[in-house]
Amino acid sequence: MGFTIGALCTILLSVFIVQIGKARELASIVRNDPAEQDEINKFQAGLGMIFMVVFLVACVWSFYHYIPTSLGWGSNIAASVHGPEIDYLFNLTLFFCFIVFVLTHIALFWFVWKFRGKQGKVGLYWAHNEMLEMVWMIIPSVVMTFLVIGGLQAWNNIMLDFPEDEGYYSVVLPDEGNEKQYIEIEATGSQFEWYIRYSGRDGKIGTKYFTQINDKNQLGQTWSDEKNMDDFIASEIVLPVNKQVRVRITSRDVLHNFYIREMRVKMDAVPGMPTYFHFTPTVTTDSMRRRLKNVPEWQVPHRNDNTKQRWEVFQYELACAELCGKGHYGMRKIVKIVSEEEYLEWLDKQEGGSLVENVDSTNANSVSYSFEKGSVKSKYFSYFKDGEKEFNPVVDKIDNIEHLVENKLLVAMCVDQMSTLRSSSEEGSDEFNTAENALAELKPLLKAARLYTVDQVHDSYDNLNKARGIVKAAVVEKNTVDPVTTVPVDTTAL
Ligand SMILES: [Cu+2]
Repeated sequence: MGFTIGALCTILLSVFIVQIGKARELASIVRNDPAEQDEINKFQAGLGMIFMVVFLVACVWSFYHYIPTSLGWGSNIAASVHGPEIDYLFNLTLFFCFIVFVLTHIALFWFVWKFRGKQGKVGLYWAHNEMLEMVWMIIPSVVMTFLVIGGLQAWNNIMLDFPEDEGYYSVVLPDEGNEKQYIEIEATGSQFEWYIRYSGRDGKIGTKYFTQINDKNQLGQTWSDEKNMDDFIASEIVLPVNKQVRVRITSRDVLHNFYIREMRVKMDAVPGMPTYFHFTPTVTTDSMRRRLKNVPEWQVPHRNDNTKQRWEVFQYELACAELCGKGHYGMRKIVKIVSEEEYLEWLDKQEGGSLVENVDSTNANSVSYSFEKGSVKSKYFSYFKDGEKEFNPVVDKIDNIEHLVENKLLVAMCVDQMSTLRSSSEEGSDEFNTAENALAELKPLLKAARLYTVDQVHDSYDNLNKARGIVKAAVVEKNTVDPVTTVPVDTTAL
């Protein structure tokens, strides 16, 4: 309301000033008074100068006012490795544009003032001035060259795909410091939804073909391709921090655009032609929330849940940045950047499966566990298990996936047992130290169990036996806990 009234007043005042000026001009023409004409010219040029000052001050103010929402400033610094490069170029361009903007506006109004109409003063006719022309051609050329070359270099750094012949390959979780490994996910735009596909344990995304698309197969995965076996479609994007990610971007219908603002990731999704974007997230969702906690704009109640402040419920978001139809605004997915451990736990949930405890009623010492497949989320898996026999050659591999999941759950149980032992014993006591040492040995085994692929199923059994050995040794070594009641070691399997 205040703004509308202010704008109306400004417009009325401007109309008023213009009308007065016109009236004075007409009067001076009628009176044929050259001195008065000079006065009018001076008055109008003076108004121009005032306008220039007000306008430039308003520009600087609006720039200052909107800094908190501008990319690359304050809390809006990029959350990916390549992001600062983009921000730097934006700011560099802004810097040069700002200088040119201010100088040209000062020149414009200054010339109006300096060369306003005066009695007896004749304009100078200047055919051309080589010096001046050189100046206004060379300076912009040099600046533009820097901006364009800088932009081109940044573009090449950011957009260049991983070179295939240099040994880059995708895995579930890249090793620390291994530059050649990356996580590959696939984003398929569709009116009006994103399908996010993960590679599963093999780290490889299976092939798909549009004629295969049906109700049960939204992406058209080709089931004769083994790489599809462990692929799963996730309801959100979860990625570990500081690991390279390559997104394969496709579309099922029209043009969409894969856009994660804070990561400075933006790429068209084109039907029939995959595009790629690789980036490395550097700030977890939690760290980003802590960063936003100190920003006044984020210290206000959230509009959908006023018991929480905006920063507390911050989420990164994948949006569609291509106006693709009337449901375009709804094409969003939450993006979570988490620690490596949280990522592996999330993968566990996607893989599903659970263990059921079977207690032998005749022998309390004997506890065994059976594996419930649960929801191993591969469509391939369920498709095949539904009785489709034409894929017989890979039946072993399907079974292997089940074994891998089962073994992983058993190793995870060993970790749980030792965690329980540790938390139930006094810090510094023998049991505590035993549990602590056992956990230190078990954790790498659990990580390995989470990452084995179908071809490594035998390693996975060795790994499980090692884990069981560690638990058994810990329990026997310090026989201070009752192995039956507190630590249900799977004695039948040992
Ligand atoms: Cu879209």
